[in-house]
Amino acid sequence: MIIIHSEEHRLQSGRSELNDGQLVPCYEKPERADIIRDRLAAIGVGPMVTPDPHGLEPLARVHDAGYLSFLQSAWDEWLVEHGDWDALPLNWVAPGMHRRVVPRSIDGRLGYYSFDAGTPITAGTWRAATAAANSALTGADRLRAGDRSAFALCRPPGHHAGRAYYGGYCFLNNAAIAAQSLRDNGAARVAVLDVDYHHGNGTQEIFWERGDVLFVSLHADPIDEFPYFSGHADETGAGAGAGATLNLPLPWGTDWAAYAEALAVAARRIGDFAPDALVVSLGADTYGGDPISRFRLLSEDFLRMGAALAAMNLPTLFVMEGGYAVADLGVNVGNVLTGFEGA
Ligand code: OKP
Ligand code: ZN
Repeated sequence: MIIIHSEEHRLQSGRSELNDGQLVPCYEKPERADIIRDRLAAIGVGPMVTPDPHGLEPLARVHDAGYLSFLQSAWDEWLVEHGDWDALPLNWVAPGMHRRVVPRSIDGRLGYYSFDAGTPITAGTWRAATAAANSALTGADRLRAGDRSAFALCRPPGHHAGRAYYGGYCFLNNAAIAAQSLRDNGAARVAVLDVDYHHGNGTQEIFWERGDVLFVSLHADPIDEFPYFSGHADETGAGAGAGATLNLPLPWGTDWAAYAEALAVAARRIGDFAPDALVVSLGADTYGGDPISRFRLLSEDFLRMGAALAAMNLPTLFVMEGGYAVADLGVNVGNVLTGFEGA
């Protein structure tokens, strides 16, 4: 399958994130994409191409206009105010406070448009994030052209980014942007299956009231795990989207046997929905060796995951999300794709 990849991902290289009470080096770092790229080249998954530019319009189909202009100018404003150090938010709205007025200061707006302190904005963030979105969009174009599958090897990831907020290492929701692009170019129904360890709260929010895009997610139970405030089983969508969200939260320690059962439930729901295309938010942080996650999948299980995804028998766009066990990340992602292709 074709791999879409831009070197511009390197422009997102934050110094630190707030984790366990400390500023620690960012887990979401350029080496992640390098090791995947090298592994896919070594095993010959497919040709690698650079993404085509798609402009702002497909981003604005998913994200709020004010949010997009904030993201574009945030670094420059921060630089003037605080100098050349990563921008991190420090304050958020609490229930009973008001977010009716968008703050004027950059510090206020960082909090207004975010939900955590793990997601630094740097000089290159906007360019890296748009390159990632363009990779996902180019992958969507390939499905439209008739490819059975494509892999957007992108970072920063996207599934935590909502219509008007960033967080969880995500700025633009690459998978949602691709799903919307598929809808806008002829697909009547699109399913997004999120297999990242963390709940794809941003994707859920974006399609919450949409009956034309099914969102299905397997993830660590938010009662224990980030992002904490999204991803419970009783969140099923609203309005026209009532019933078009399916959350399958799983406990810490989940291994392949339990994971495979949930994946079968997901597959049945996706089959019933009969989409024209499937977008897979592919996180490999379900791996037992992941430094910030607590599932127990083995490298060989990712082959099985790929085969299970192929059995859904749909045009499939893989969009890279998380996975922080860098040394094994190339093998694990490569296994999903070869498991998919071999099936
Ligand atoms: C992004 B993606 C762990 C802190 C976790 C944020 C995790 C973001 C994951 N102590 N902070 O879904 O892989
Ligand atoms: Zn994750």
